[in-house]
Amino acid sequence: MIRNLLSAVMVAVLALGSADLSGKEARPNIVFILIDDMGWPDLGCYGHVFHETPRIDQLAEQSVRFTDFYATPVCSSTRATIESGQNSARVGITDFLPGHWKPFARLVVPPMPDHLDHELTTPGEVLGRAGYNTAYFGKWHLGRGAEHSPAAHGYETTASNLGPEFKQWSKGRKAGPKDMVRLTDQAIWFVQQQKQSESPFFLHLSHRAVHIPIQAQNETVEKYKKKQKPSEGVNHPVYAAMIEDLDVQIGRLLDELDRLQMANNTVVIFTSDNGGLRQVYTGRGQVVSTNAPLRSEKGTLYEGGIRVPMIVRWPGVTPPRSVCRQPAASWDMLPTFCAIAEVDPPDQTLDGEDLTGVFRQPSSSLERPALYFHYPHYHHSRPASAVRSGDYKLIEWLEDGSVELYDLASDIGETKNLAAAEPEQASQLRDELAAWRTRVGARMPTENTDYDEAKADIWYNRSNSQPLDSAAIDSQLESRATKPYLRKN
Ligand SMILES: [Ca+2]
Repeated sequence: MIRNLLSAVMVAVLALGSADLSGKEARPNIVFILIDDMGWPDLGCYGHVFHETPRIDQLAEQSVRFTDFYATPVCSSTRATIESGQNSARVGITDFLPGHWKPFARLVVPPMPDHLDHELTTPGEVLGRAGYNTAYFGKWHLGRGAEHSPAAHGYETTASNLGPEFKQWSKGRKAGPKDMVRLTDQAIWFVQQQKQSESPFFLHLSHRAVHIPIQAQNETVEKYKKKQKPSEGVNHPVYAAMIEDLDVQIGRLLDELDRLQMANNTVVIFTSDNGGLRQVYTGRGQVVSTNAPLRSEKGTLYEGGIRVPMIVRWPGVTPPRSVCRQPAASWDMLPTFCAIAEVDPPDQTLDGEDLTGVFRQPSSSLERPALYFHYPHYHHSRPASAVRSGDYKLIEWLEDGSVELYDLASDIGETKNLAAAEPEQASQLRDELAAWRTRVGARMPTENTDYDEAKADIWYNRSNSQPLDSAAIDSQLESRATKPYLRKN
């Protein structure tokens, strides 16, 4: 009897489809917040003892927090993975656009497209077609000009079409350091407009913080200048202040979801596009942060370059205060967005996997045996590929084919290279990495006939083919980084 009743209820629920009793769609809204260059340990909830991030920490308390979430080493390549569901090696955008240039280095790095391929279906397109109202605010970095903008890739609402009402509403408000107040205003305005809509929404909010030049509100900087520094770490007052300023803005958006009574039906996803930057790529100038206990920084395939924060709050689905230790990556976002929105993924090769299973049950496993990375560029290190398989991580340096093998379970800081001690493991992973590169058509660097050992490390300016003035770049960044936010509007 009870079973029959349950069946009848199930049938009724299925018949209702995705509409609830009020007639408004029950499919959840999605707010995807992408931070620029935030390091894995930068937040209180990831263990930072100097930075204060009470709002993001509170979000993490209500969420599943990933310990082993990965991006690519830089901006454009991670954004390409998010917009395509494909590994950056398959998309072909493996560096930031347009990339740095070392014309006399040992290898010539492979060419890249200068924009995201329009044949690829983005989250904006697939969710838009499925009835979602879509918006994109902030940094894009996947091609210049209107023809390659978020709007050209299916995002319906962008900063350029918010209309005169938004201008009026936000009149007189300052943009804030790194535009973080203005971007939050755009997001809040968009969310407010959605209150009247019958459709769910997908909001991609892509902050410009905490990328250099570091910038924060004067009063926040003063607070961190006075704050007692821990005995270890970098603990830069302006960087710390920028992170707290950002935390306040994240809090404003979360408060608005609460105020509009939308939080219960909104999935909030918070992550970063690559690891933290310690120091500008010229390797000089001030050190602004550290990724300790992880090794190295943005622009490398060490953990400090690719492991990032990832927090997901889906009320009623993600268990509060839970931790997921499954390795997952930015190319999982597109299939995951599709699963949340109950829509079929687009008809294109997907390297990503739907993460909603681990959202529901953070201790469950994903199907994929390994995660692969391809960064055939000079930046904060040399061209390389890498694979994370179980607790093992292998990095292959493409200049000479040498490898490093680490056991991340016992050595998260990648301090003990096991390649010589475990040659079979190293050789197997190296073979798997090579086979993967072939499968996805990864573009490889080639021998440089202009290789000149004496000039190999000199960066050149692409626009005038002259060596970059590293000292001038350092001093300009340093003067901006030590000057707190002063802009009046
Ligand atoms: Ca970035």
